[in-house]
Amino acid sequence: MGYPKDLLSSRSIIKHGLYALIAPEGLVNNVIPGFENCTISVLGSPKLGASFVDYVVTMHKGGKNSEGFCGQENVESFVYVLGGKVKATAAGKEYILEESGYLYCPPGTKMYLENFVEEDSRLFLYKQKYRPLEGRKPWAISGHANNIEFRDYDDMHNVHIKDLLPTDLDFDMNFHILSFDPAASHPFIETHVQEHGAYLLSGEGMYNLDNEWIPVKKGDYIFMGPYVHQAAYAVGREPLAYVYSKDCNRDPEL
Ligand code: UGY
Ligand code: MN
Repeated sequence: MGYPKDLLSSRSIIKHGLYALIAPEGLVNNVIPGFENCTISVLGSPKLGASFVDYVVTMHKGGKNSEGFCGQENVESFVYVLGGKVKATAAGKEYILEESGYLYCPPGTKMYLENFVEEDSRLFLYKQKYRPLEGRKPWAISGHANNIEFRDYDDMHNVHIKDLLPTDLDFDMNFHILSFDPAASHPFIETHVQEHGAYLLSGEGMYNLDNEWIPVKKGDYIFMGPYVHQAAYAVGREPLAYVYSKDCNRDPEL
């Protein structure tokens, strides 16, 4: 780092409770107890207005969380591997996760993570309070997104979506990957009660947030609060793709 090379400026935009675009160049490191040999930045959090916490984690050589992440009776967690290879353990079961690999841990289950390679591994990590539903209980789920087929999104052949978790009522949220071919866009500007935390996996685009068009690209993080206007056009030569959380299957509380 060292002295600045130019006037200080930032692409990040923070509108508490509404939306945030967090560009990677402004991130600082946060110490999170339990993580060793890891560089962690908190992205979305309740302090921003999100009802969940998202983190981006770089696990260096020997990096791990041997105390276990979450595990409280009312907290669920999810990890998505952005690069590298990790060993994740939940309820005594081991999962080797490479790029696009993921693991969901239901409430009451700790997630243990360990870098499985000499090089750095990078993770998108999430936790949220689970909203119970009588007679229903979510279970641990693991897979690799690259092994899941895309389907057309809203009858458009140039926009593709996949779900990473089951759509059963047992789950109060899901993770999806949405991918726009260059020049594709949402069919309309969405306004909905659900929140999103989105990590941009590839490409470039113009994202409408609260009716402002904002340039975004791979490595950016977007928090979308309840009801905020949201839609994107993909620009450039690569698909604009992001992995994102969305709450579901519950009646809003009064
Ligand atoms: O699932 C969604 O609500 C998604 N289409 N939102 C978004 O991409 N901003
Ligand atoms: Mn949406």
